[in-house]
Amino acid sequence: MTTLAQFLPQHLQQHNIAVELGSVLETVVAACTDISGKVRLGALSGVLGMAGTGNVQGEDQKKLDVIANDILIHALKENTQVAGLASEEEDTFVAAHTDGKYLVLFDPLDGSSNIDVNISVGTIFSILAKPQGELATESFLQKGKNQVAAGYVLYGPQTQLVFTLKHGVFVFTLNEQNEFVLTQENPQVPAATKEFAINMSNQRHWLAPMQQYIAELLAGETGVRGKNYNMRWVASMVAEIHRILMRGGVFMYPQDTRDLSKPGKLRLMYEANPMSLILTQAGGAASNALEAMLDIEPNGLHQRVAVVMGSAEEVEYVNKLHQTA
Ligand code: P6P
Repeated sequence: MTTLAQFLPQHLQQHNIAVELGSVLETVVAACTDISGKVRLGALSGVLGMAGTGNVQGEDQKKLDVIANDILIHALKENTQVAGLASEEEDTFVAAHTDGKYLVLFDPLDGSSNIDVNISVGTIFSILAKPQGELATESFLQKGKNQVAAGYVLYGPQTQLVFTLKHGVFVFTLNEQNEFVLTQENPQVPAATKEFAINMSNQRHWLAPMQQYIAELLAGETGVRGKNYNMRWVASMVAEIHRILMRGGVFMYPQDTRDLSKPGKLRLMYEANPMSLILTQAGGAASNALEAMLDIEPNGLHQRVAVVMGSAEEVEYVNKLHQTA
């Protein structure tokens, strides 16, 4: 079995990728290994429940949100290759090393509302090259296609690391010695699927094209799509995207009419963009229902976006319904 420590140097050399980027990835992975240990113990390590604080998103923070955020920030600030970082849990970016080459953006614990009921959660990360000039918020506001790396760690029945350095997608599983071991190379997202993931309780708030799309799926073989679909909703994006990477499907969090000033619930820079890079590297597709996710010009660190991602046939079908509406 190949460990990450064995795999990474070979992969960097094979694809002429900077060793400094490898170092930043290793720092993220080491921090996530630490987070995994805390998540796994739950109540036994006193990390469950509310932190009693809120974040820039207006969300109540779980203790583990804060713990995971602190672990990642501390680890990344120790790495001289990191010029700065941005976190879902931090109002503004955090400067690190002036001469650092990379920016790291992350959602330290996505799906944390599931923590106290023992449902899978995860860390999502995105790595960008730091542009020339003084570090500023604008340094982070780069299109998703500019990412140099993206990945997630899923704290589920297994703890699994999935990442891409834009030369394929790789899946590692954490072993008893707390080492990540390569367990799958280049998973491919099937182009077609019979499985969709959306929070149906919001149905009455969706815009017409999304209402039409989901109604067609629910009509199954009696409707225009001519096949029956199944539905999943874990309320943990990392778990949904990993399932889709493994067996196909389409994941959606659409804009709705409750607040049209908000394009969606999920965040572009550290949720939608990294997941979109992974899925497109694996033959899937990702959009905001109108344009390719990786082409969206960011205008804010915490900007939200509508999300449609997974099996290419379904993403393209949803895009067409929205583009012709
Ligand atoms: P809802 C978790 O809070 C999250 O950001 C994603 O991980 C997840 O897909 C979504 O929100 C769940 O949202 O409205 O179903 O609770």
